[in-house]
Amino acid sequence: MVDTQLPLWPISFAMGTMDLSDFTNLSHSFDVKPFTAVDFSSAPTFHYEDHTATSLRFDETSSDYKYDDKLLDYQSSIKVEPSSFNEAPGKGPAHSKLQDDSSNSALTIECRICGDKASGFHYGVHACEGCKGFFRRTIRLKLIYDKCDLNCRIQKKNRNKCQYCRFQKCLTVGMSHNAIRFGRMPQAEKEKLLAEISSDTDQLNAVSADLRALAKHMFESYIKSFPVTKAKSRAIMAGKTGDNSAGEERITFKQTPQQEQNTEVEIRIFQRCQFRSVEAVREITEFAKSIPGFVNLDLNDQVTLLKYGVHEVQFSMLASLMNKDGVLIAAGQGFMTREFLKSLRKPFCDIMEPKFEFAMKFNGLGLDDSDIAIFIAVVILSGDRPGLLNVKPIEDLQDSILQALALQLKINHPDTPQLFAKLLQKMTDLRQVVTEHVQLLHTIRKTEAEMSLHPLLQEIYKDLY
Ligand code: RO0
Repeated sequence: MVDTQLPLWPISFAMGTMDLSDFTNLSHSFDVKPFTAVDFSSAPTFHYEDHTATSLRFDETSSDYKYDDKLLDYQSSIKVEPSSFNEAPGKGPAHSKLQDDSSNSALTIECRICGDKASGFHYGVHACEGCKGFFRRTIRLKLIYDKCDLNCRIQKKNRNKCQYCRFQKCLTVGMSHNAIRFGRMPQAEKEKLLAEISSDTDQLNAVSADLRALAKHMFESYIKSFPVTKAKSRAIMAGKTGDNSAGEERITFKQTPQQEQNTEVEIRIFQRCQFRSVEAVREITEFAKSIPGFVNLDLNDQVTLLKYGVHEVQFSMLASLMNKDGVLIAAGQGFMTREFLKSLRKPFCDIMEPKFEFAMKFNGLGLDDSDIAIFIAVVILSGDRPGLLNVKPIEDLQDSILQALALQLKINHPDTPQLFAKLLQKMTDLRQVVTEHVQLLHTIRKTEAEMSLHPLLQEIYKDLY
């Protein structure tokens, strides 16, 4: 079901003509104060007068979308283990739950397999009722599970997901067959065991196994495409807020040329966001190409989906960098406060507030990176974008991803009923945020004559809404 041999996407965003290393360097030319309003006094501005051939066009001569090596460098700096989607780095809520559980575990004995409360000493080890029964059924019925070499970590909440690794874990912690009576099993007992199995594997039937594989695939390409994850952002924010004494420290980067220092703060921030936005478009494009079936869609439709989708995706992901007080910038090296952004002159002060408001509602859902990965795939595959030529295959693709999302949310958030419905409602808010953003940008382009808009963004905004 998941095609790993995805063809290269023969569309160029005309990025070959742009030197994005400028932007990468830019992030090092700031004085970044961790968790304070960033001092933009040394930020340069940019001009795009020289760009002529700048369209979201097909480029038959360019066979691939070129990524610079910097992107790959970033990835290696993030600690991720995409070996198992259960082990998502973006499991903030799950981790804290786990910690809460273990904090009062001084009195209880943990199941050696999954960490749940052990009910006793079973087959040679302390185990919970669930793992005891699982081991017993496996041995008694001589069950053989689909091989998995991901060495999945078995936890209470995910212990039913990978039976192969769960059984391996039983064996590694020393559960022993010898303790089991191998004699003839009464028919009634056998039936009872078989019934238990079918309820065990209910959620693991063939269809949902496919949907789980799709979810896992989307999460893996998310990790590959986006150097900054929610898990990473949350870790940075948690670390920094807990230790404000480090707030005095200044990370100093190389100086900016003199002639660029007298540009207004608002304009510099704006330009900087633009550059990050262009980089994000590249990342989102790479991610979109990894959605099974995306590259087989009509090329014009691929472009349309990206043109309309990239901003919705960006603002969904911007929420990961935000809390109620501000937003992480420069890949987490700095923090810009909400108050500071509100203090900018008109119309710039109005840009961020709607994004914060959306982010607070969106973050309230408590999604992690493995959920967000599927959500943004759903957003990209919207069959109602203006100008689509062939809607049916897009809707079909979105349909299977929606199913994967529904199952993912059920498994990953078993205690949040209707999370799927709540998340889909956020797509409406998201469109509103983008519409407002585009209108504001319209105003800015009229009032700020000297400001340049990146050609790739120009192309996206052109005839958008
Ligand atoms: C941003 C922004 C705005 C504001 C991006 C990034 C609004 N738009 C930011 C786009 C790009 C910001 C804005 O902080 N970003 O910091 C635009 C605000 C103030 C979105 C790309 C990071 C302005 C003020 C998230 C990365 C402005 O002018 C995206 O002018 C245009 C992202 C004063 C990912 C985040 C992946 O993208 C996390 C993970 C793939």
